[in-house]
Amino acid sequence: MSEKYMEMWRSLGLNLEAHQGLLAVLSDAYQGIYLSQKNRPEGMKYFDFVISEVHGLRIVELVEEKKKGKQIFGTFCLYVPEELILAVDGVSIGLCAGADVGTEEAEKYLPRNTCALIKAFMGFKLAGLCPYVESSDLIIGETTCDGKKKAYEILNEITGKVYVMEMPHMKSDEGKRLWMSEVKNLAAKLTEVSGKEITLEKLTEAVAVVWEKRRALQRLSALRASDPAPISGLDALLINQVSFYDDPIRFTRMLNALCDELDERVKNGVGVAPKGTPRILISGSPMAIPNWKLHAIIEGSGAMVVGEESCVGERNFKSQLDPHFTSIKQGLESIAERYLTINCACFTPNEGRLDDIRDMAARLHAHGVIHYALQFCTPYMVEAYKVKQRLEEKEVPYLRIETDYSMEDMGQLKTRVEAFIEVMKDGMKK
Ligand code: BJ8
Repeated sequence: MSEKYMEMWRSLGLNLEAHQGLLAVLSDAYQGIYLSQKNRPEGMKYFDFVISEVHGLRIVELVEEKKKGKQIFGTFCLYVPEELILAVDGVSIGLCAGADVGTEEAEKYLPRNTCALIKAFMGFKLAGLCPYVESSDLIIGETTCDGKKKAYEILNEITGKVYVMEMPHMKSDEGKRLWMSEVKNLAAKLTEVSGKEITLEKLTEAVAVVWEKRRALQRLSALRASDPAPISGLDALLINQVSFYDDPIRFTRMLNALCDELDERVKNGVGVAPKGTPRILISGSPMAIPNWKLHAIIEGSGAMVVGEESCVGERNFKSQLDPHFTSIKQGLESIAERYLTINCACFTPNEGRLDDIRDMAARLHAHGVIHYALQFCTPYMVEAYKVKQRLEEKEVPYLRIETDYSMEDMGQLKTRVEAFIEVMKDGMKK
């Protein structure tokens, strides 16, 4: 990926020199972390290809879609219903970023003690490094955490194309009413920007596409319950990250093909690590691409990540919406209802998330849970206390980690993770 896309990147207004530097760093990191893994499923070749072309061929596709009159909608949160975007023939792209890039530029606008995810999406934009932001016709934000909410004001000042959904913070009747009206408002905004009405036929079609995508992701998650694990946590994380960028129909087809291969592995007892390898569930703040730090540390220390209670993970696909609606009104209600089942720490109370973590740990036969919060991510950092309490009831070993996107604490994290794996091993002997 380079010369042949240069003109496209230039026309998108990217900073070509800095962008080349970023691609080189990413390619090295990918080689070192991903391509060095042993016994990967054949089906991962597709996802390797997607990553190798994430700023290349995928952007060419978006340019082509735009020529056909389609719009690109950038999002930052699971609460933005993908079905509505597809129902206006739009393309939905996740814009969260997981690399320590453009920090200096971001800190001209944001306080230093802002979470790395927010700094990264601002940094990518400000440093001219994100072809997805530049391709977006509308950027859809949401009032989840305070950091994002306020950063969107600045992002709108810079780009002039940010629309914000107002999120309830409680799942009360009032909260549900507010959310329903916000789903309707978004539908109207998407119609305005795209010039396309949402029809029952279009909505039904869009719901089916996202339903199938979620079902494929559920399939992958269920396969990870096997021991030996048929796929590494790193690869599963990558697939979840790619789900926010790729064409949803192609993604579903390729993921189902991979799951067929994993089915065979499970039948034949083939895994990426020996049976009996310590198994870890991760829970907490989302890990946007290319944030592979914690998974790489864990799997490089002799344990296996078997699940992510995260928005880049289980929260994205755990619940399905009822696709049997017979009017647009009912369809929008189904969408609103389904999305409010997502258990984000921005809600209070958030008991559902605690149950989800406990249940996932049991279902995936995890020997321990690592709670992962980005530094300055107050909702997840504070909720970690309740997660610990819930896991203690079941005597599940628990480790709490707060980190950012830098590599400075790698050594310290590795030491803590290794010590935690020893604790888990002691528990496994009992
Ligand atoms: S539904 S988790 S995607 S809001 S890490 S920016 S919370 S300070 S991303 Fe999220 Fe939607 Fe919730 Fe999911 Fe703020 Fe925390 Fe930063 Fe975060």
